[in-house]
Amino acid sequence: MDQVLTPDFTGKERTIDTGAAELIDKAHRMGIETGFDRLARMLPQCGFGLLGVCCRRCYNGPCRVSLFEEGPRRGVCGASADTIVARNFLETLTAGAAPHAEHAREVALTLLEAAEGRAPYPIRSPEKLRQLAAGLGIEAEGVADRELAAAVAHRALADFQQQDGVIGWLGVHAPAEARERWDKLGVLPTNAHLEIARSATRTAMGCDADPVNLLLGAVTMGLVDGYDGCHLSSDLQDVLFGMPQLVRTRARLGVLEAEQVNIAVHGHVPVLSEKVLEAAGRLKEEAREAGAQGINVVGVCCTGNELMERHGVPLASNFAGQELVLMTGACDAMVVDVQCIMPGLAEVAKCFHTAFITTLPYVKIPGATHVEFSPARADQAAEEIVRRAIAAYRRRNPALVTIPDDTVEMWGGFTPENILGALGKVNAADPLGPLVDAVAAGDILGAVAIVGCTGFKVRHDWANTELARHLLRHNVLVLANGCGGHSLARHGFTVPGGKALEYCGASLRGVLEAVGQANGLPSLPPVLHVGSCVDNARVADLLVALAARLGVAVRDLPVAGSSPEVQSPKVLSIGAYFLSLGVDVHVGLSLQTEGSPFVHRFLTEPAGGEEPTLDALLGSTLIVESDPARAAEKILARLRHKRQALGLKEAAVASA
Ligand code: SF4
Ligand code: MSK
Repeated sequence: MDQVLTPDFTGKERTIDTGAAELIDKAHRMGIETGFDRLARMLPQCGFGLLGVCCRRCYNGPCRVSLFEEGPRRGVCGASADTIVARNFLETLTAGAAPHAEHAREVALTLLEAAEGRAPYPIRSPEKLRQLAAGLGIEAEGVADRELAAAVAHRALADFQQQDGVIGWLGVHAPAEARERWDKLGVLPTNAHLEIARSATRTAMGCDADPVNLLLGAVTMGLVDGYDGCHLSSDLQDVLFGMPQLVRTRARLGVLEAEQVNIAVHGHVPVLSEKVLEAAGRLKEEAREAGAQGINVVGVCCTGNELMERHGVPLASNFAGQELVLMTGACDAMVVDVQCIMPGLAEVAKCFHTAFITTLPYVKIPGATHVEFSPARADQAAEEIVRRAIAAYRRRNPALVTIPDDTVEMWGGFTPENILGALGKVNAADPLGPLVDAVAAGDILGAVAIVGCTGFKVRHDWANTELARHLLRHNVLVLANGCGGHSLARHGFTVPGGKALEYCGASLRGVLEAVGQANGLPSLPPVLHVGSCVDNARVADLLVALAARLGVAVRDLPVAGSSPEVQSPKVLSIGAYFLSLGVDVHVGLSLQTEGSPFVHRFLTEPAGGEEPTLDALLGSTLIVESDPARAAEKILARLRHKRQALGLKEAAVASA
């Protein structure tokens, strides 16, 4: 505990999650600092940084250029604001694509080790394996699962090695029309590592200075993230851990249990968390011997989403609430893998009995206990982690326990396959037919995926839920994943027939009820929870299928993506993937590009002017808007614009 803070805000001002608010107030009472306090102490943040005009690429700097005549207009090397902003933007995107590509590569290596009998993971979805083999053109007839898995894993790893051609996973999933456009623009990636290294090179001191060329590099990073990050991870995880299923579970901080050993899994790559869950099942008796009723595994961030959609593990919190999981005083262990793990967790853990455990050799945090994890020793490492949690439970101080009496029902696990399955109950011969008809008739205006994070600059969960409300009211079909999915689940948007149905416009509600009732439910949930960040691949697959069914390009569809509470560069690199497909993307915070009006216009202006824009090149724009109501208006305007271009009839007006 570093310091005693004087709280100058209440929990309720910083989050709309009542349990989280309670724990922010508890942290203030105990003098424990969380991200909410650290942001307050950071303000005001540097104006040059916020505009993206600060450069520290070499030791002639740091340079910060000015928007005003009287200030320096170029860095010491002569770089203009356009160059500096475009370079910073591409560097940020590279920092987003790299962890997703590493995620995918680690899963590919795990699949290979499993196939060769060197790691204890079965092939849980042979069907998905064979489907991938077919997509890759690998002969599967008469080939045993393990042999085929090794062949698929080798092809995945080739996406990190080959020196010419185009990454194989793009060949599996990309629509031909988009691929042709990317080819003409010269942005097709050859290998994920090569492109990440090239991007780091082109943004280095004294390399690429052309803002348009740098921004085209951002499109390549988007394709790397989309295909060799999201799709590759999601595909191979399905093979190893099975296809997500529709699950009904619970969410919010109240999912921790006073009488159980609570283990929070946090991070992204389920190679670890799957094994922790298995070990927790095996070691229940040891927990009972320690006086607990059992072991309760709960999810944080995206590894939480992965376990939720495959096993129904409850969701405790998303990014901004991660420290609050520890503030319950009832978290016996938090075990982390990689990405979105705040170093501040170690400081909060110190104030309680919690075992804070890092597991990867390249993700270590001062103050954490390190239990080295690798696929080959997955079972031993997972058992050691669970035993550390049980040992910590014995040290738990009941006087410090505050578990908010607050959980909500949630449903998750939607995939293109089970969405088509549900639609098939309405029209077995043409499952996409009911959706296409509803869009064509204007009963559904379009679709928006609310993805990505929560952070500290936006009131926690507020913008994600507000935007969803506005879109649903205007009959927009809403999907969600990542920490946005957590937000919407925690506020009741993912329950069939739940209260959130009241937010929906009448025509959308009619469609949700008709499809839900054909499947024995009161309705489909108003928001379909599609899983983790890398499950954006599933959203893209759904759009590709819908475009194919309509006989149009993805860029023509009235669809968009949105990250109202963006915090991670990964949102940007995934966003670049959707932009490259021609899908508009909204973000709720400045992307620090305003320091170059040229770069900002390139990203955000519609086609039609004299300058090059994303819209002219790809058919998509970036919408930067912090107010959810105004953001909804801007997104709706783009959806209507795309409907009009398709010649679709006016959509039903909002009726709620
Ligand atoms: Fe300054 Fe140029 Fe060095 Fe950047 S690369 S710090 S603008 S001299
Ligand atoms: S965890 S990237 S805060 S979604 Fe995927 Fe959440 Fe954003 Fe991390």
